[in-house]
Amino acid sequence: MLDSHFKKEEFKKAVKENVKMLYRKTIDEATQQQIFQAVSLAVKDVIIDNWLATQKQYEKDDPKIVYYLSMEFLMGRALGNNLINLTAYKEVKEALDELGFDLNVIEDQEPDPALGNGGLGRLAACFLDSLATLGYCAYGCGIRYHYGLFKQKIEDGYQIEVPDNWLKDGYPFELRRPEYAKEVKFGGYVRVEYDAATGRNRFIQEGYQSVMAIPYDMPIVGYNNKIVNTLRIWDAEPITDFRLDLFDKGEYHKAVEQENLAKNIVEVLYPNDNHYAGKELRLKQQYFFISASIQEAIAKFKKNHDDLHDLPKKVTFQLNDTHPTMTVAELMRILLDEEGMEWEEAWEITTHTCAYTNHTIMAEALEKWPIELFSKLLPRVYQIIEEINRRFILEIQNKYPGNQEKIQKMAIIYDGQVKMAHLAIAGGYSVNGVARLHTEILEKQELKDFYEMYPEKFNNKTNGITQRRFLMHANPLLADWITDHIGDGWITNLPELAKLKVYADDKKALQEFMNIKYQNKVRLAKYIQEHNGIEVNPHSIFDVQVKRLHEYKRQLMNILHVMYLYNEIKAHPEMDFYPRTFIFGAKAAAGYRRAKLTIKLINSVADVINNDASINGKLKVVFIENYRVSNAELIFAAADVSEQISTASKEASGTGNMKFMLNGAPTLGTMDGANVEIVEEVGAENAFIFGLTADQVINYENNGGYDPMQYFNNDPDIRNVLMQLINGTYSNGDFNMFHEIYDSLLNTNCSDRADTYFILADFKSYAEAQKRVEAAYRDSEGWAKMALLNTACAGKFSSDRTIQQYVDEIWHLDKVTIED
Ligand code: 8GP
Repeated sequence: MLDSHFKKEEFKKAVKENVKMLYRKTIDEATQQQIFQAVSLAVKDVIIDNWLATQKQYEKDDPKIVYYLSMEFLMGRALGNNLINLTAYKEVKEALDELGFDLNVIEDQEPDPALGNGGLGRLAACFLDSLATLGYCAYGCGIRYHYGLFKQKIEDGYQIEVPDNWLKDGYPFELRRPEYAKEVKFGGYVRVEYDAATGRNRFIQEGYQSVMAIPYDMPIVGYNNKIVNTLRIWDAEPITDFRLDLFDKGEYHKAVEQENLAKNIVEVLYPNDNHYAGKELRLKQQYFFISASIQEAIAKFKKNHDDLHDLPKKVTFQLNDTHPTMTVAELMRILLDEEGMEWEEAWEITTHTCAYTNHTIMAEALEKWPIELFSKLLPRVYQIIEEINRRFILEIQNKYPGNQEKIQKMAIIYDGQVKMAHLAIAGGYSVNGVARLHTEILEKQELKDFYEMYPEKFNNKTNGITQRRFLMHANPLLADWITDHIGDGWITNLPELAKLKVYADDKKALQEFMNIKYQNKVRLAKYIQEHNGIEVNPHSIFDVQVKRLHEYKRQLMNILHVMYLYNEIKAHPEMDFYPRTFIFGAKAAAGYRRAKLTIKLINSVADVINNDASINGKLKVVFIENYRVSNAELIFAAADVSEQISTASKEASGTGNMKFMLNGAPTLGTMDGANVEIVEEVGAENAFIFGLTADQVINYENNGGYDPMQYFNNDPDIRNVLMQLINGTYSNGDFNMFHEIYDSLLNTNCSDRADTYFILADFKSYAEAQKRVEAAYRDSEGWAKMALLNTACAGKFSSDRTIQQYVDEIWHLDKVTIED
């Protein structure tokens, strides 16, 4: 399946030519970064041919298009992934070897485009990969942040945020498309004018400021099918360059303001995961990319269709959480004000074109904009939302006459706030959660009233991940081994992994499988040695928790348990203890104090334990700095145990859990998010489940009765560990350093309920589950079987499956194949 474009000699020649053209250097004089640029350009050249062919095919077939609208696309590096999907990775590796370069080192030159925070952004990236691979016409629409998610440095155990200037060397896989620029307007006021010809009012925005939205396109290469879709990210530029004549007219301020607006709007990604900050600039970002994307989608539609009433047949806007919900109002604005439609027909079109995905039930993540802010920044859009709200309330009153409570709970505008989730539900035809349990909680709890009113809109789409990046690219040894045993069908049909089950009792196969795991552990150990200066034993159990740092994800419970184990080893030095390496990786939002303190705690515990010679290296703790897509790939491949220990009901789905499973690491987790479905696939005997259920947690939350103090009082192990937070054990005698964490678990000085995330309630069953892990690992053959079965049963969790369900049940897209 070699792509004919990758004739080795031609490729080598192209790389040499590119180095010469770009840098006026010969290949021996070029830096690794320059080689990266030259190689990427040669790869882009091949991609562009396919990109053009795809465009032609789409023009010919006129398939329905999905616009995946998202504030975040956590793409990760493109070079390696593009080579994989062009089925040219091995050839290019060889070609570079012959030129004297190592493809891995060249790949490391690429900045990790981090235009996203965590799960939601990475899911968007996996979806684009699957859409192109399955042959669906899709555009990702987002923002070209000049600074992506900050880089994390650890200094003295504390997180320091360093700006991520990912564009500084120029990014080779993007294409500026000024011909598709769109104007986006902010502020001013709305003038109403009676139009005698039509007998209707016209709404004209005046006195506004505006920016130009300039698209940059990135190619999304499908796997081995010649399809190349587009991720379109919008940059902002001032409408005109700085104009001196305005200065003369005394409008200097206005000119500067407009210029600043353009500069600020796309400057940086907000670093919050599962948390809403309510900043004006964020609202500007939202409207900016939505207005540009919707204008563009309508313009494209009108090029080859003449009746906008057909829009729902040809276009779907998928809203990735509520951040793009402005779509509903912006589409209405265009249909009403620019296309001259009546309200009812515009609403009919809009509500059959927009669809909404919910990614979290965390209350603090719900977007609610103050109406003063909203109406000032977006006066016309706000008017439209008011009218949507007015009509929606009538609908509620109609359905529930006299029920004032329903209106309070469901109105789009209430209590001085615009509730974006309510707008997304009222304005769209589909509402989905991202794992079965999550969708059930939405229906029964969080969005109960909406579910009761529109049950037909609700559906579940359990998340998935792309095996091309998270197995083929991340774990080439395992990928090749799998292909040797069951063929390569799994690359585009992951359920074929089930064929591996026949090897579950095959000693030789199990040994090979674990040997690959061992080699991946050696690879990660080397990375840790280089980056942390810590030596870890690749024969120890690699127990891994990597994800954003958030209280509900309970990294704190993990490190408290490590403290407990350390106490045990110290108290019983003769105890037979299987060596363990606890690996953490996590960024905390810059303003999230308690999360940052947890990072400090992990590093402080690591310091004490790693430097205690008396425990003979039985226990090691590693905090991997700057966790991101590129080092995630190394980490998943090397993990023995996958820590998925969120408080049940809080993690909507999780996707890291699926990446670990695919790479043969059993889940140590709660019955939360997609863990439930993972256990269903692999069997409870091949996972380590513990803790309160979602029902129990929700019951405590609704009815009270949880008392963490009881655990402190009755359990000496827990008490010991908690006392160590305030007696200086891990803080060089400083009693205060971790007092806040102690308080958060037991007390009272805090604004929220003590131990909000039920750490103490779950601690003992977590420790027991960890004991089961250790016992299971000692039986090396039993463990190998469990690990292999995790890989074999991961078929459901491909984003190819998720996307096919979106297509079948929500989007109804047409499949496209490229004709030669
Ligand atoms: C995440 C959920 O926390 C995670 O369980 C899920 O797997 C993932 O979305 C993909 O569905 N949610 C977010 O990342 C999130 O809400 N982020 C927004 C605030 C930026």
